[in-house]
Amino acid sequence: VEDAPTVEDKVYDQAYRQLQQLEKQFSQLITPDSPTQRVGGQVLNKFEKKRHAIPMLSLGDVFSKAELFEFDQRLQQQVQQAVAYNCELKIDGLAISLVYRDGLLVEGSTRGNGIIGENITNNLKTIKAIPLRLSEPVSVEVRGECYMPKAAFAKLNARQETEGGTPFANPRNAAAGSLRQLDAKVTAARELDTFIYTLIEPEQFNVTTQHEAIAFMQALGFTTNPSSEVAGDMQAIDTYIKKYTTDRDALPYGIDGIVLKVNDLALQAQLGNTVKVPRWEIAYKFPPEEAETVIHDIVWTVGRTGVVTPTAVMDPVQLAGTTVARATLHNADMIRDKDIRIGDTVMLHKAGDIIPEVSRVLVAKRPADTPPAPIPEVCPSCGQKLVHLDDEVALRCINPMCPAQVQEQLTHFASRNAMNIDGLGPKIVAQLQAKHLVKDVADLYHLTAADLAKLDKFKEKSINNLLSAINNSRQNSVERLIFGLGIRHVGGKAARILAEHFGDLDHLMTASQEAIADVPNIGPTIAEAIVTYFKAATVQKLITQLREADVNLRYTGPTKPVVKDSFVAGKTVVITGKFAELSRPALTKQLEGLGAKVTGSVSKKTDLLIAGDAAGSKLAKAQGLNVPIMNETELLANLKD
Ligand code: 1X8
Repeated sequence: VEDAPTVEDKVYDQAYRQLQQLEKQFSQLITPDSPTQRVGGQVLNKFEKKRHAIPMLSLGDVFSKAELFEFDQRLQQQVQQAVAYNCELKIDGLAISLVYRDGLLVEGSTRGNGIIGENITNNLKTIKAIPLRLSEPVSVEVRGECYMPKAAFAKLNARQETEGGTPFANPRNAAAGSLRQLDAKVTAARELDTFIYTLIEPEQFNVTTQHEAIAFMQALGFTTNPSSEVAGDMQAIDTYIKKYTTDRDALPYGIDGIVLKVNDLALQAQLGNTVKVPRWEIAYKFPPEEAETVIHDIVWTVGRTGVVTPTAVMDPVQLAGTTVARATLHNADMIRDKDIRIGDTVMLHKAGDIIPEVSRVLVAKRPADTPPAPIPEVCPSCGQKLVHLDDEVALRCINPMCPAQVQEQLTHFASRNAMNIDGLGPKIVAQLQAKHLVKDVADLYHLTAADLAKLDKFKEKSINNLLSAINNSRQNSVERLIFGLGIRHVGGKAARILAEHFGDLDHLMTASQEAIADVPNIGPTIAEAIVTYFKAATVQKLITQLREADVNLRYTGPTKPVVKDSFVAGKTVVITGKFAELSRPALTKQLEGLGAKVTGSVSKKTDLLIAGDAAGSKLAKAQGLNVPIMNETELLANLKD
């Protein structure tokens, strides 16, 4: 119950087996609360009905702090005094009721419709958190939540998958499915757990608050949730809500909100119930992590590299705290795999808690005769036939003149980390294109004041600002141009390394693929992309035009002093193992300062392995490749030199 065993599992198992032996020999001594009685022998045909002596009501709920505030105001109005609440977690499971007579568990049931539930005593007995005998011989009914811990859920679904069963959608469904087993042995294998939070007829036990009731039930032997706290005002409630809104992911079980109960049981009795819910408690539900909506349209947009991406346009819905009306569908394969159609009702979630995504289609809600979503065969911008490059799933427009691509390229070219042309955003670019003033980045350098005067709201000041921003960009060091060209795989960092290494664009354009791949921190993928890019006649023409427009093609940034005379200068070095005197990051930095290229894995290209204590596979590999090896003592001596 408390997850704090007093003996080793081995000791317990041995005692359990001894008990089984004894019970076999002396069956008249088997007690109803014997631990061997948790898994009942017989398989049921169906569950018996159970009428609840006191109805199991449901719980009113609110979805905002404002509604919670109103709830509190209403209660204070009714009882004409300030109200303290016991704050509890709302467990994502199933409500259960447990009845004890003279301290022994006699019946356990589901909520059912609140009046009549099902007798699932055999199944509930298998749950170790449910005591078969209480610490006092009292007759009592308690209620609480039965749930499946996150870890047990993950394990169960992994097993379902390897055994070919259908995985459960969530821990709640898994708990429900596990409790509704006619064979208690199946339930016993499911690792269910419980939190008990309601004491029926507390007046029998001199308990006067909900908070005390929980402590009392815990003393009887029930598992109660440790997070319950009394809050005297809305501010304390708000603090509680904030705490568990952030901490919920770290809990080993799922919660979907906070339950607030008037703490004083006499006040609870005074407030009473409506037909459906108690007036003295309310659930504050967390913003939904999943939401249902309808897809009205699927639009396809062309990116800078020509990739054509579908986006679903939907009825706006609240999802994990924001309003969502669009969701990326990634590519045509995803639309086909999930069979997403225009007009479909879908469930949304947020991938990585940020990007809205379609989880699944609710096929039952699909209108009859809904056709599959059309997949475009031609570019939505230029109308040219779309293709799949290599084995890519993405659809691409390979027309270099495609207006949508050119707009993205121009915007990227002008962006802060590229040519940094302030004021040249997507809207201005679109106008320049529409008025046929630019068709590629080289045209930017021929724009005149008369050209810019044709743009919406462009007056003398804005014209001069943009012209001077364009003019200033001519002086950029060439890494900005290399990045701004938008070569595949070449980001800002690679552009800088290449610019510094080759010194100017001409040397980069004429370098072999091998020479590029040999540059420290530049890999074969980047090298291939660069060679392919500069081979194109259109690209060579573009570079000529940029040169003729006086755009600087040389590296003019700072250069690192090259160390030529050190024990690692120009060498490719790998570091492995533990060092007594040096931290790995500090050592890496020091070696790089001495002209080394420090890499992560040993290969034929490695010139030196520096091996500390407890070096493993890298040391073995270096020995196999006859790579020179240096230990920490030798290293320190060399560093001193
Ligand atoms: C449902 C739940 C309650 C509590 C926790 N989790 C739930 N799912 C609680 O009181 N701590 S109360 C409740 C109900 O009354 N339907």
